[in-house]
Amino acid sequence: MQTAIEQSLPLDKILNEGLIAGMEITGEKFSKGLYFVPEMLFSAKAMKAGLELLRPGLALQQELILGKVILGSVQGDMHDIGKNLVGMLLEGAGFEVIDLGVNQPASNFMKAAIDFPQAIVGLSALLTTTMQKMTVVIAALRSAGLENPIIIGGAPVTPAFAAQIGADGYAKNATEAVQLVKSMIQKGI
Ligand code: B12
Repeated sequence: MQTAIEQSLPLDKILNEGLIAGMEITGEKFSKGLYFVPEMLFSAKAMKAGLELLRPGLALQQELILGKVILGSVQGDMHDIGKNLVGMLLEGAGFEVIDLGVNQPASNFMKAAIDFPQAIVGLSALLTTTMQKMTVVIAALRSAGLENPIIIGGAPVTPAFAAQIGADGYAKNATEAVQLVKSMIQKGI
């Protein structure tokens, strides 16, 4: 990793062809029963350490704050690598990120949405079980009259699911998440 950075390889190449590609292999091996949770944890630790090395380059200091984004992994979900990557790229693009962390109940998203009424709320889920909690968060915010735009993402999430549960946006990766947030701000959504 450090060598790749020192050799000035493009950061998106290191990220996509190195870190993310490696993580996909871990996921495939886990599905086939060749890896178990400890191996996923090792991969996650390696990925997190790698992302920290990339962080300074990804999050180039921006003076301008274009808007605020509240991010969190929904209740029951401990996965945070993808969410963190979305947060880093958003920060790099000039957004302020309020990161609630993992395993966040709807009530915590509500508190943050009340504190930051202009912020976009981003929900992350990596499990087919926890993605159902996104519905709960959206219902809680809307029934409380909170109008923050809501975007969702995570490996099992699809555009169709996003539309079905009434999310305002979906992005399949961190780069698209930045484009989505920018276009929502421009359109005043
Ligand atoms: C690392 C990992 C773990 C680590 C997580 C560590 C951490 N701190 O995150 C640990 C070991 C803790 C873990 C645990 C479990 N895991 Co796991 N895990 C993975 C693995 C290998 C990689 C996930 C990852 O980080 N990917 C890399 C990032 C960059 O990609 P990403 O998360 O998809 O994020 C991108 C997009 O989705 C999007 N995105 C993400 N969030 C958001 C949010 C918004 C708002 C937007 C717009 C976009 C967006 O942008 C991101 C960046 O580009 C995946 C397999 C895989 N290939 O996905 C399995 C996987 C997700 N895990 C799985 C399972 C089953 C589990 C466990 C249940 C295992 C167990 N028996 O205990 C537990 C559940 C724990 C829990 N309650 O959450 C399954 C899920 C199956 C399913 N469909 O439900 C997978 C798919 C493995 C598999 N092939 O079976 N896991």
